[in-house]
Formats: sequence, C-alpha cells, structure tokens
Amino acid sequence: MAAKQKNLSSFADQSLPDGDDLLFAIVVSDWNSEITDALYNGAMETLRANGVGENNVTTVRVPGSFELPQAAAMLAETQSLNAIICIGCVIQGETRHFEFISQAVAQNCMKVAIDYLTPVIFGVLTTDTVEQAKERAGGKHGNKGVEAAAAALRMANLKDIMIPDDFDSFDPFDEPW
Ligand code: DLZ
Repeated sequence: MAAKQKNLSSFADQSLPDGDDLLFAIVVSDWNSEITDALYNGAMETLRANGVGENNVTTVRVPGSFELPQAAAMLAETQSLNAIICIGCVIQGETRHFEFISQAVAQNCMKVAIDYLTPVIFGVLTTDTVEQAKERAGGKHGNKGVEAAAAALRMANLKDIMIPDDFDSFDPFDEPW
C-alpha cells in the first residue's frame, strides 16, 4: 500500500494562522474512546500551539460518531463559532454499520457547514482495524487530530475574513487568502 510509511499529518508543518481571536468547538465521540481521546489531545495541542486560549475552545461529548453532526448543528445554530471540529473513529466490523455511519457522518458534517456557513472539520477515522486507527491517532502515520485542528485554524481564519461582523466592509479582492 502506498500510504504505508507516510506520516499523514506532515502537512500541518506549513504555517498556520494565529488563532488568538478565534472561537472553536470540538465534538468528540465516546465510541472507541482510546482512539478519540488521542485525536482530541492532538487537536487541542495544535490549537494551543497556534495561540488559541483554553477559554476559546468548548468541548462537547457525544455517544458515537453518528451523533457528531447532530451536535455540530446545535453548536452552529449559536452562530458564535469560527469552526467546529468533529472527532470520531469508525472501525469496520461484521455489520453494515460501518458504511451507514461513515457516510452519514461525512455527508452531514458537510451539510451543517454549508447550511450554517460555519466550517465543520471531519476529524473522523474510518479504518478496517483498531491497529490502523492507532497508527493514525499518534502512531506511525501521525495524528489526524493534529490535521483536523490545522484545517480548523485555516478555515476559521477564512470565515473570520469572509464573513466579518460588518459584512459591508468585505471586499473579496482586497484580502490575502
Ligand atoms: C453502533 C456503532 C457501531 C457498530 N460502530 C461504531 C463505530 O465504530 N464508531 C462509532 O463512532 N460509533 C459506532 N457505533 C455507534 C453509533 O455511532 C451511534 O452512536 C449509535 O448507533 C446510536 O445512534
């Protein structure tokens, strides 16, 4: 497999915007919590390392990944957040739960993002085995929580520029992306 030796989080090395004035929510699934806790810690460390204060991140726990977009929608409804990070881990089993849950979560995270014009980041591992998940939650393939936080910082900053409180002042040709 091509990705076997690749650290999938290595792109996070690129410079990220300062998160000083940005507000985030992290929604974490309790299912496969050994993995999701490691992803959450990676995300929090990355936000902190890029200037986001403890009080500027709210954390919500949900039973499983299926509930991630539901909580994201409730949070987005507040219109107070620059980005929402959804963290989960869906592992292939004997049943078709894997397909149902993975597709529902991916599609509805995007739906919430579009409906509420609030970035919703897909920090959800979808793997065949627990070992593959561990490799992507602080193992040899990096930590997808780091990757999710890096994406959240960039998208939160974009939202801050593109949808300012005073929308009349926004000029799409005037801003460095
Ligand atoms: C039911 C279920 C199964 C079989 N597998 C997972 C999984 O691998 N990862 C995960 O996050 N959640 C799983 N769940 C729980 C569902 O996401 C959901 O919480 C329940 O179906 C209740 O709606």
